[in-house]
Amino acid sequence: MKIKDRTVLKNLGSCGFGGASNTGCVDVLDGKVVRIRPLHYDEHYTPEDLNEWRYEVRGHTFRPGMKTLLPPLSLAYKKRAYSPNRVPYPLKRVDWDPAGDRNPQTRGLSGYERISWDEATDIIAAEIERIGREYGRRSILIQGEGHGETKVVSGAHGCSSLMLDYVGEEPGDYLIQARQPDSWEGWYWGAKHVWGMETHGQQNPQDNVIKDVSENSDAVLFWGADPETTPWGWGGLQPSRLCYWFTEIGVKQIHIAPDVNYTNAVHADKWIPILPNTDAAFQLAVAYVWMTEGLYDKEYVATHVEGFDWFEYYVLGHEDGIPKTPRWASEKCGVPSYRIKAFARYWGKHRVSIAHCNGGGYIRSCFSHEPARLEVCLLGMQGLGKPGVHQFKFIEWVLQGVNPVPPSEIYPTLMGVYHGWRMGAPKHFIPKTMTPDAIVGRYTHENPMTWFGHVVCFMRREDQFLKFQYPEPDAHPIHMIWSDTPCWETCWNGGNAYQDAVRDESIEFYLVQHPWMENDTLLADIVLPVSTLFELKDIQADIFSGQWNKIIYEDQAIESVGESKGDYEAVCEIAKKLELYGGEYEGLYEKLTCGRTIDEDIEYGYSISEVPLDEYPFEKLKEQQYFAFPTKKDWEKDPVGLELFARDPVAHPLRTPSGKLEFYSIGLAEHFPDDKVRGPVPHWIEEADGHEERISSARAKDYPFLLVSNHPRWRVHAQHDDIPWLREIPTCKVRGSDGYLYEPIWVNPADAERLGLADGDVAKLFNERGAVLGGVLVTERIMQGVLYQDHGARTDILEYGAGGLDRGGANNLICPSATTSKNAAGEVTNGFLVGIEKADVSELAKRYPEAFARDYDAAAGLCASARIVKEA
Ligand SMILES: Nc1nc2c(c(=O)[nH]1)N[C@H]1C(S)=C(S)[C@@H](COP(=O)(O)OP(=O)(O)OC[C@H]3O[C@@H](n4cnc5c(=O)[nH]c(N)nc54)[C@H](O)[C@@H]3O)O[C@H]1N2
Ligand SMILES: Nc1nc2c(c(=O)[nH]1)N[C@H]1C(S)=C(S)[C@@H](COP(=O)(O)OP(=O)(O)OC[C@H]3O[C@@H](n4cnc5c(=O)[nH]c(N)nc54)[C@H](O)[C@@H]3O)O[C@H]1N2
Ligand SMILES: [Mo]
Repeated sequence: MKIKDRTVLKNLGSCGFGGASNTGCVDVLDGKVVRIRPLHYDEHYTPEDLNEWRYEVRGHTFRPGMKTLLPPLSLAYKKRAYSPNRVPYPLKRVDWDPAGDRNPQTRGLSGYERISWDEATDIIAAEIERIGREYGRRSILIQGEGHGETKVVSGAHGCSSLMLDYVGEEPGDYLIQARQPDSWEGWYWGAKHVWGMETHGQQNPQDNVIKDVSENSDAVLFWGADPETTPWGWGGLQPSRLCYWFTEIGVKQIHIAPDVNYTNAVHADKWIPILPNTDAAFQLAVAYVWMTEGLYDKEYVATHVEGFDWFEYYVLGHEDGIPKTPRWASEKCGVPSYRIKAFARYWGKHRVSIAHCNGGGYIRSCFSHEPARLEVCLLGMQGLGKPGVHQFKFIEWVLQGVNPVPPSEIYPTLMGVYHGWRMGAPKHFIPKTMTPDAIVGRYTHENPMTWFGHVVCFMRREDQFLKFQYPEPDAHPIHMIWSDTPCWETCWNGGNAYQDAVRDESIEFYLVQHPWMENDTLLADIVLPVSTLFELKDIQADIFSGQWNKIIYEDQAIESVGESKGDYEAVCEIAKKLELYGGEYEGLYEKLTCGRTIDEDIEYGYSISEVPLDEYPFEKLKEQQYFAFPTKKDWEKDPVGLELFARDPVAHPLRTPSGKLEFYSIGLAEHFPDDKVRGPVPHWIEEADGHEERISSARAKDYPFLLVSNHPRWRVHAQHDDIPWLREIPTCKVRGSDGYLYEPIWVNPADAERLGLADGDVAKLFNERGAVLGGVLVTERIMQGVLYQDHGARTDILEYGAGGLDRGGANNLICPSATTSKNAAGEVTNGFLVGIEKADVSELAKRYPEAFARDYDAAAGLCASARIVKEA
C-alpha cells in the first residue's frame, strides 16, 4: 500500500507512558515525511470556543496561545525515522547459539546476522517456554518501563509483561525491573516524609499556582531548574514563555546551580553558583540565619509544623556542636558566607516561591532526600501555601491537578487500550538501581538482596517501610532479560557494572526490541526491529501541552522502515508462536488482543475515553484528527497549592502521621530508628553508605572535580542522539581533531588553563569505575571545580565493563552504583567525583583500531551496519 501525500497529526513528546504532548502536523510527500510544523488551533477553534484561560497581572496578559509550541526535538524528529542507526531487520548475535554455545562473555563485542521474523520468533518462543519450564517465569526479567515515543495501542514499553499476564494461573508471574521515581528520587525518599505527598501538587491541585505566583510573589527561585530545556521533553515551549512573562511583570528570577543553564543565561536576575549536591549545607545556613535573626513565620511554624525544636536543635549546633552558620556552609557548598546571608535576608523579607522542572542534579545525587526535605522545611518556615509562597513545577505530569496551568473541562484517558507499562505496585520485582547486583548472582536464598518499598512513583508514603528481597524464597534467579528499554548503560547508576553483569553466564538469553541499534541493544542475543510512531496508527490523549487537553487520532504517516513492526505487533508475533506450545499458552494471541485489530482498538479506546461521544463523534475525530477541549469553568476559584492547609491545618491536614509538616518525621523515626543518614530530622551528610563523593573525600585527591550530568538539551536521555540538525550545534557536539563528534564537557577557564585544556580538545573524564571521552568547551558558564557533561549520550565502547572506556561520552557508565542511601533505593547519577585529562586521539586510534573503524556517519553518528557482519 502506498501512503498518499497528506498531513497527519503526531504527538512528538518523548515522555512515553501513554502521555501525549507536542502535537505536530506531519507533512508526507511521496511516502516520506518531509516536514513537521506546529498545529494551529485557530483552524478549528476560536479562543472563545475553548473558554481561553488568561492571567491578567499589573496591566499585562498571558494567554495560552493558539498554536502548539514545538521544541526543536519535535521539529527534527523525522530524522529519527530515517536514521542510519535504525535496526533494519531481526538480528541474531553470531556467536550465540541457543542449541549450543551461548558465549555470554562476548556480549557487546559480537557481530549480528540477519534472520527472519519467523526464525526470530521461533527462537524467542522456544526460549520463553524452556526457561519458564526449567526455572519458572520469575527468572525472566522484564525491562519495559522507560520514557520514549508516546504510543498507546502500540505501547512503547511493557507490552511483554501484558502478554505474560495471560500465561499461567495469575497475572504478574515474571520479574519486573521496577521503574524508580528516578526523576525525583529526593522528593520521593525525603520530602514525602515531611509533607506526605511525593511530587509537587500531588495532594492539592496546582492549576492556578502560576497565576498566584504571578500576582503575589516577589521572586521565584529556580533551584536547579532549566525551563528553557527540560520541558522540551514533553511539554514544549510554554514554560519558556512563562519565564518571559515573569520578567514582564517584574517577578525576580534567581538561579541556584553550578552552571549557567539555558534559562539562567536568558532570564536570570541573579545566579548563585553552588557546588553540585551541596545544596543541603546552603539550605541549613539559610535556616540558621532565619533562626538567629528571627526572619521566619513563627506563627505558622507553631501551628503547621511538627518537631521544629528538633530541627532548631540541629541547625543551631546543639546536637553535634557545629552551628550550621553561613561560614560552615560556605566551605562545603562554595557560596561565600556573605552571599548566603544576603540571600537568606532577602528571602526572609520577601514573598518567594520555588520553581522546578523535576529537581535538578541534587535530587538524583547521594543522600538526595536531605536537600529535598530541607526545601520543604524552608518553605514551611516562610508560610508554605500562603499567597506567593509555593513550590511549583514547569513540567506537566500525567496526574490531573499537577499541571501548573488551568485544567480542561474534559480529561480524556486511553488507559483502556494502552498496551504498556503502568505505574502501580509490581508483584515480583527488583529496583532498577539494583539490577546489576541482582544479576551477578552474589545473592542467594540464604543471603538475599533486600530493599524497602516498591520503588514505584505514586505509592503511599508507608510503602517505603515494607521490606522486599531477591531472589524470592520460592523463585529462581534471573536467566533471561527481555528489554524494550535498552538504555540501562547510559541512563542508570553504574553502566559499566551493568555491562559486566549481563555477560554473566547465568543470563542465557537477552532479547531486545528497539528501533535503533544503540546502547544495551548491542549486548542482546536477538534484536527485533521496531517501528517509530510515523509508521503506526494510534490514538492519543494530550494532557500536558500547557494549553488545552485534547484527543488526537494519529494516522499512519509512512510505511514501515525496513522490516520493523510496532512494539505491540512484535509481542503479538511472539504470542502467536507461544500458542503453539499449548497448555498455559493456549489462546494467548486472542487473549492479548481481546480479538480486536489495531483499528478496532483505536475506536474502542475512544469509546471509553470519557469524551462525550454525542458531542465529539468518532467519525468527526478521524476527519478533523483531533478535538481540543475547553478550559474548566471557574478554574480561578480552585484553591492554590497548599492554600487550604495554610489556612486551616486541622481541617485540611497533610498525609503525614501528624497531619502537619514534619520537620521531625514520625514515620522515619519509628521504622528506621538506627538510620543516621536518613534520620527523622534532615541533616548534612558528608560521606556514608558507600558514597565518598565530596570535595573533602580522600578520593578527591585523584578525582578532584564534581561532575554535573544534566538532562540533555539536545536529547531526551538516550533519545535523539542521531539527529544531524542538532548534532551540528556547537553545544550539542564538539568536533574532535579526528572529525568525530564528541559529547561536550564544559570546563571553567581557570581550570582549563591549569590543566592545559583548550576548546575542541578531546578529554577523558575518569574515576576508578572507568572513563568516558568528551570534547572540551571552555566557558564561564560552569563554576570552578566543576565539570559538566550531559547525560544520555549514545555509547561507543572502546573497552567494556569495570574500568572500561567509552568514546561516546555516556558518563552514566562511571556513576556510583550504590543507591541514595542504605534504606532508600534511589539512583545516584549526579554530583560525583571525576578527574579530567587531555586524551590523545591518534594514540587511542592505534590502540582500538577496530572500534575506530566502525561505520560512522559524519552527521548522524554510528550506523547500525557497524555491527551487522553477515547479510543473508
Ligand atoms: N547522569 C544522569 N543520569 C540520569 C539522570 C540524570 O539527571 N543524570 N536522570 C534520570 C532520569 S530522571 C530518567 S527519567 C532516566 C531516563 O531513563 P529512560 O527513561 O530509560 O531513558 P530514555 O532514553 O528516555 O528511554 C528509554 C529507552 O526507550 C527507547 N525507546 C524510545 N521509544 C521507543 C519505542 O517506541 N519502542 C521501544 N522499544 N523503545 C523505545 C529509547 O531509545 C531508550 O533506549 O535517566 C536517569 N539517569
Ligand atoms: N530536553 C530534555 N527534556 C527533558 C529531559 C531530557 O532528557 N531532555 N528529561 C525529562 C525528564 S525524565 C526529567 S526527570 C526532567 C528533568 O528535569 P530537571 O530535574 O529539572 O533537570 P536537570 O537537567 O537534572 O536539572 C536542571 C538544572 O539543575 C541544575 N543543577 C544540576 N545539579 C545541581 C545541583 O547539585 N544543585 C543545584 N542547585 N542545581 C543543580 C542545572 O543548572 C540544571 O540545568 O526533564 C524532562 N525533560
Ligand atoms: Mo526523569
